[in-house]
Amino acid sequence: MAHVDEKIEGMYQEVLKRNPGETEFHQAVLEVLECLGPVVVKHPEYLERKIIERICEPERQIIFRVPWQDDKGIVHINRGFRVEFNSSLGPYKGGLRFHPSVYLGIIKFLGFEQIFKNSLTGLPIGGGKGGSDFDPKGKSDDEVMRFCQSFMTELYRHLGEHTDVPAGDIGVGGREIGYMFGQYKRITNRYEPGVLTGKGLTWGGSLVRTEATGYGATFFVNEMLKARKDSFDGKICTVSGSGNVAIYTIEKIHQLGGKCVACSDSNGVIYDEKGLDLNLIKQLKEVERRRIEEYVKTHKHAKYIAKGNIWEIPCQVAMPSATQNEISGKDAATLVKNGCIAVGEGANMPTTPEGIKVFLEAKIAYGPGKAANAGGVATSALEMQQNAGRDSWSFEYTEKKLEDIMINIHRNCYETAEEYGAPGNYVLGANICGFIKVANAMVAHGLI
Ligand code: NDP
Ligand code: 2IT
Repeated sequence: MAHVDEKIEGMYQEVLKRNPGETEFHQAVLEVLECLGPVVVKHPEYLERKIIERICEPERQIIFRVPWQDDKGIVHINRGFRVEFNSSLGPYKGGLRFHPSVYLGIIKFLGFEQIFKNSLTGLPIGGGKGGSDFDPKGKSDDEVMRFCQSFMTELYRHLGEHTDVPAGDIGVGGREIGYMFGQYKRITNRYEPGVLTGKGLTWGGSLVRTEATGYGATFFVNEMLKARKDSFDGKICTVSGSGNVAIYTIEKIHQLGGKCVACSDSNGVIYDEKGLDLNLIKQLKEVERRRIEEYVKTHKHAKYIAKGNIWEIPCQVAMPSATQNEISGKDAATLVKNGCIAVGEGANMPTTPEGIKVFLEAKIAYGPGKAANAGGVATSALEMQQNAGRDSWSFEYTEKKLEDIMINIHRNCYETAEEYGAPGNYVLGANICGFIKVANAMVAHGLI
């Protein structure tokens, strides 16, 4: 993936021109387009039908005002987004992110990646993403509820189990999905569980959805290790973040015999040489909604490194699970130098282009987000299946399905990379494999 093929270069320039200032979107598009040179040679119909130009242009983009009142009665205005990117494989599907850094460029990069990720799952879901620049940090439950109700009061008209089905992402978990589901039900007078995923277990949610992204990413790394005749057994691991994805990544790493020694949040890093105490992390983050810094209050042997860089801690397996561009070229070089042999991305686009280059050149096992973290949305699609059949499956059955899906994604990426002459390059494998399925469906549907 050195450069964009000359047949495609003009399309990338057009994306830059039509979407000024949206740097994360440009980055996500470039990574995919760099892989497509050999694909359009095999499939000239994609050029004729302008599939790449069409795939880079969202089908629909919705931007709306979200007014709400805090506990003191003060009025606040946030901006809401939903980018319905591509519906060739199914209804738009993808999470909602509530974070102050959210703007159109972030939602478009996430929506674009989601198209290919969802295609890789093998399940019938199109790609979309949404969110708001609302910051849930430090807000009361009531404030979060009022915000979610206002957000859904506009968004509901665009949703539906056959149209667009949001879920969680950064800043959106079970609590927020609950408030949004309640408001959707109230406005529409329909108990329509299939309209959101990540729901509570007593009102239409699926077992394993909470765990799915972290478990899935760890299954994916396990497959990459197996392909190299290796395993998690005894491996020292680090996982950035301490949210939903990080927590269940750590859990599965421990179940598979690895030892996770560090996690983080946007303020600092926890290093626990003995292996992280996950029960404490769950209590702090899921129950009490506190900062990870408090880990060392009860675990005096562990270290809290304020403003620390988790990638400087030596590990054999690194699983970035916080946010985009959290691994720079320098961080990647440090990881490789310290003996890291595998990287599995729980987060979306956590590695910068310079970092990806370092991992690929070092030929370590590098699983890009759109493949490695697809277990979350795949289990969302399993939740939709259960909702459609008014059914609910056991934990064991659902987890087995998730594991099989991740094994399949790994195999497809691995084989596609070999087919296109780049064995071991999961970036190329994921981008090409994810793209071809969407492209073929778009050709079949005609010019729409
Ligand atoms: P959470 O909100 O549960 O946790 C996010 C974690 O990442 C927190 O520890 C947070 O720290 C940290 N973080 C977020 N933004 C930043 C930032 N700008 N700088 C430093 N740290 C940051 O979110 P999730 O665990 O759900 O999501 C984590 C990643 O996984 C995201 O990239 C998301 O897109 C991706 N993902 C999530 C899926 C899901 O099912 N939830 C599915 C697939 C991918 P702090 O509290 O200090 O902000
Ligand atoms: O990035 C992602 O895949 C998600 N945030 C999950 C999307 C979903 O619909 O479950």
